[in-house]
Amino acid sequence: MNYDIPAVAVRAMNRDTLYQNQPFAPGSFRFDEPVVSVFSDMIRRSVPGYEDTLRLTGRLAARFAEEGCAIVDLGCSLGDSLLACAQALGRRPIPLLGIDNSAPMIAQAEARFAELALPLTPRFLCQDLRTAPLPRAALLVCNWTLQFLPPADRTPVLERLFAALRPGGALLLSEKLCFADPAEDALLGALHHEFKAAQGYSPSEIEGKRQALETVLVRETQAAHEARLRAVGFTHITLVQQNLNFASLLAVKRHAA
Ligand code: GEK
Repeated sequence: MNYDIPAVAVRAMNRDTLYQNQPFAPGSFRFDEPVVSVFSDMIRRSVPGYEDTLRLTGRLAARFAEEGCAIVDLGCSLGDSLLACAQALGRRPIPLLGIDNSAPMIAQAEARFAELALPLTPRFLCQDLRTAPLPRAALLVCNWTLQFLPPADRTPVLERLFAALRPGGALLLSEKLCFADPAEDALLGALHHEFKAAQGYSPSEIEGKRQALETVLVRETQAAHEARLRAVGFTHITLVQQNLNFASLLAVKRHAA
């Protein structure tokens, strides 16, 4: 996919070597200072098609933006998606809001946008997205974040997101999927492993990270995500991108008939 918006500016990236040396306990992964310091490199070498998702997010911002309504990125990390939105929107006066409960992520995101000094600068909120106040929104972006919430918390979150969206607005939900068929799940897992190996991660680094993420990142099937989106009120749900086991669903809140 290639869109005619400028490539998303990437800050000087520290190489992710976190899993090279230390043994990591199962379930120990956190978005703490060491992870944040290598995050740009980590996510690009771990999520196939990451940059394509950013470009898609920018295109959706340009399409769904509506004066008086915000664009909100839930689990915004360093603000890559918001940067794609700001670039796509240029000088349109659209409020951009990034929410993340990792203080070091938010600190770096704020510093980065201060440096960039774009016409549109997002506001950042260091808060749990389960309770953060949400403005009326035209586009909600939730890229690779819902998967970090306990499954029982996901429906209440999506209910809040649906309520915050204006009719005609949309939610972009990107998630690492699992597959009901064990052979398909194993195949996609192996292909993702190969993707990470091709990015320069060693087998022990890949295994260390996998263990650290155990019980922290809980995957669900595409069908489970779609069922939840329908249950909270979305009627039009489309798979807009998939790279191996990483997929983006676009759920539109239709105007009442
Ligand atoms: C990107 N979307 O670059 N409340 C708020 N934030 C949370 C919560 C929570 N309960 N749980 C996790 N996070 C980004 C990438 S990363 C995905 C998103 C990944 C935050 C967490 O601090 C982290 O910044 C983000 O969600 C998930 O496109 O690393 O695989």
